[in-house]
Amino acid sequence: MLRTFDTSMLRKKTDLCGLWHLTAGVFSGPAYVPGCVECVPGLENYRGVSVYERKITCGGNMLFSFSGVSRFARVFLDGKELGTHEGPYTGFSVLARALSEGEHLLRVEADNRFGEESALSVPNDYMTYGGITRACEAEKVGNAYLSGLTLVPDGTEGNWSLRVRVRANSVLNPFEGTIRCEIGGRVFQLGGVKVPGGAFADIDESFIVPGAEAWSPEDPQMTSVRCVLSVDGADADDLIERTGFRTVRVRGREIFMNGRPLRIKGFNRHEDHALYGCALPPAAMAADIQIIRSLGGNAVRTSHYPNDPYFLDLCDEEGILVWEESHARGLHREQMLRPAFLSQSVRCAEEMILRDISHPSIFIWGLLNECAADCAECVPVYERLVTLIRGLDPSRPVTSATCRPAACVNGKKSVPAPGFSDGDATLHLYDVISFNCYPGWYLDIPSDEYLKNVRAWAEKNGGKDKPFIVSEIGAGAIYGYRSPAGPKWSEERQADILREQLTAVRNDREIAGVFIWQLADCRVSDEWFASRPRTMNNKGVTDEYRRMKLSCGTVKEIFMSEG
Ligand code: ADA
Repeated sequence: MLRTFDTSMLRKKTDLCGLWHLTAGVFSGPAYVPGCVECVPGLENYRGVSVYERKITCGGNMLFSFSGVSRFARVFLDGKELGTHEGPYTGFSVLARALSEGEHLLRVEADNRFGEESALSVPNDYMTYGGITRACEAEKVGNAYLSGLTLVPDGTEGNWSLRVRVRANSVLNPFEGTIRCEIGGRVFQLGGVKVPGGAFADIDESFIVPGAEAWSPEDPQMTSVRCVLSVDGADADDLIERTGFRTVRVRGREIFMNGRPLRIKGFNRHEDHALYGCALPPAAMAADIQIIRSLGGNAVRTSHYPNDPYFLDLCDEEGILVWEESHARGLHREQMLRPAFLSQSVRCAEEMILRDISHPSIFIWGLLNECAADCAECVPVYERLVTLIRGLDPSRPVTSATCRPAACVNGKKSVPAPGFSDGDATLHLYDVISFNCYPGWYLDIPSDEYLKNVRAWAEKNGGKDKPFIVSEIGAGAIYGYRSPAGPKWSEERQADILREQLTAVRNDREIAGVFIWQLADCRVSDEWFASRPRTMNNKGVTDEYRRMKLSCGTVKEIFMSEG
């Protein structure tokens, strides 16, 4: 199932999760979907095309939806290509029209190779896995069907309104219909649509929802909204989406949810697990949220890409605040100026927001983590993406995690290379300033001094009077390596550094929050330039099996002691 709830009462659905036939390299045999090809014995380091096939009995118009195929997907039915999709972290649907009733062969090719055409997926400090890595399903639709239902709440306690957008599509024949919304027993008429054959019409309506219950991290009340398309007096199709009534506003140095300031105690999290790669099953996703809660955390950052919608649903239900991030990590000037970079970044941000805008847990959008914000030619790319995100969703703040001013902060003024400013030239674009830093790990400098310097730098460089989040802080440790002397990579050293870093963050009441790097150790792509012990990023407070390191006790003590 793609989501934690039913997304339609009318559609006949076929869950496509289960055993498919996989052909990849030397392997040919059954493999579970969703899954990573690297989890199949013998394919641990596979880079190439993975071919998945399975039969499906169906007929009529079939919509095949994939939450994630990594990283480039081609979908075929009975040998005919239905569509392609670039990017592992956003979903897509393809439509097969007027199929004869009976058995059909569905084939998905998933290509996880890096190349010119993969501008966002490059060798990096995380692993780009391959395969059908998230859930998928098939749905039967008629000539008239709905897509893209999104919900954006606004207002205040007792006076909530909802903006509903939805698309009415025609497979072949033109039609006229009406759309209504059902919310907790109330019906709201959205109006009529006239859809030409093979085309679509969009509805965008806002209305007051009397008696709506507010969503908050402490009391995450979800509201379910069913949109129904009627043609010729009969219900032709429906879609269900959920949201929570809350607002996010930035005022001065604080971020407010429903008028209350947020104090973020979060973790960065990669979708990665020793047993499942990036294809975490629902129970493992839920377990990650339990770990965050048990350590006193209230937030997660989806570093560095849009997450599985199932995980976001769990965060909504559990009241975990989410920083969701468009895909990109540490791309340098040449990578950002590659021809495919801008179009793929735009596409990824659009797909992320259109898919996830309804989630109340998402309180901020992030983009371009540690990319070339100090490069004159790259600044327009930042401007373009920030404008795009704001245009698609003015209801949330926008930020980007930077690490640029290291030279200025250390007092070692560097001579900027031609075309480079000395620092980050994009801070003026954001509602919230976010900074990644590792004092005590990469830098031999006390955390309080470092943070004071970074904050002063941000104030002078476009971040004046804005909220400030420490978007990454942490240190490495190899699980099980204990030594009272506390050498580098020992659990003791990591715990000590985190204590010093988190204490400095806690003592500065003007910092809106922190995301520890990171929840769990993750695999690093072997092709990435930097060497890391075990080819893993070992800064997790748990290892890749979620076994807790000593630092968990430290984090828990500090997070739990805060109001
Ligand atoms: C950066 C980056 C992370 C990770 C981290 C580290 O801040 O954003 O993805 O690579 O450094 O472990 O050094």
